[in-house]
Amino acid sequence: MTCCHSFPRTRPAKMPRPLSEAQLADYDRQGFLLASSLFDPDEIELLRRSAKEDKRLDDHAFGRDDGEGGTVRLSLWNHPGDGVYGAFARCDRIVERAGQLLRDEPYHYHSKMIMKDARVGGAWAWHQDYGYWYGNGVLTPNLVSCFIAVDPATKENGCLQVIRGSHACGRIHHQLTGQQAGADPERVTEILKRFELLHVEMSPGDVLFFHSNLLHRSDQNHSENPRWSMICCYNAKSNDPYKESHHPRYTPLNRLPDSAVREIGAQRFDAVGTAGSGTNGSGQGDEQSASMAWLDPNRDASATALNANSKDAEN
Ligand SMILES: O=C(O)CCC(=O)C(=O)O
Repeated sequence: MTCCHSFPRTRPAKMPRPLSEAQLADYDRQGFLLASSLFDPDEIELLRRSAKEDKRLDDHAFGRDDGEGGTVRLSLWNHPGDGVYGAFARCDRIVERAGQLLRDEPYHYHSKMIMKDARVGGAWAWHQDYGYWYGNGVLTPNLVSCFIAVDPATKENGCLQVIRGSHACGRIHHQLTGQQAGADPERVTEILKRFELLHVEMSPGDVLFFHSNLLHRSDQNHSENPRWSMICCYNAKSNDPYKESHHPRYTPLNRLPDSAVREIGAQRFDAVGTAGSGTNGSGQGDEQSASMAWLDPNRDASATALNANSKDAEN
């Protein structure tokens, strides 16, 4: 019998692998990995300022009832684009790690800005991201989300909470909670008896990588401080969805060197430090905006599909 594989396979030498075997093992055990200060203060300030001054984010923002009397506010786009958001989502620092965690070539599934505003920011119900994405024709949970802290995230302003190791529970039945997909509360209660709940407090520039089956939630923000974060989600090339949905099928990701974050960020603001044309929805901003493919909230069927036919077993 002839064998079609040749071993050992060698990986083309591209760049140092930033995550150690011990970190990969931690991720596999816990379902998440916190990379402190992955972005320097001046880099994250470029993202923070771009986002806070970006009228396009507001224009494309939509709310989802959190089922607790509040509303979460977010903007979501399918392609990373050539602007500051794209520089973060495409830079080696993030993409290389995502690839290591997926053990595959990552492609950009979408990014979003979670705009948890001071005093009014809504809560997120316990859920798994795969609970949202299962219905999109994604066959395995081999996706990773990279949560980039834009503002400080504290218990007071509704930092992310995770249940350590809960990704091992497999995909949990999801149902509509407000306008969000929430994991079966009975099961979550039982999981919380056996697994550890963690509040992930983060400083701007920290990044939490987490598995698509990791249970996570966050409280409403009753504090005086905003808690914005950008979440970049990647799917594995081999996990290319079998059907079309409101998020892309495999699309090669055009990676950028880490230096692009500062370079592209600098282009966005002019020499005297005022916002450039890209921030107000005109000029360059519009071109970037078009390439990003903002998600029309009416097309975001991830959660509402749960309501349409109650076929959670299929979602
Ligand atoms: O930002 C948060 O608190 C949670 C966001 C989240 O879980 C999501 O977008 O799926």
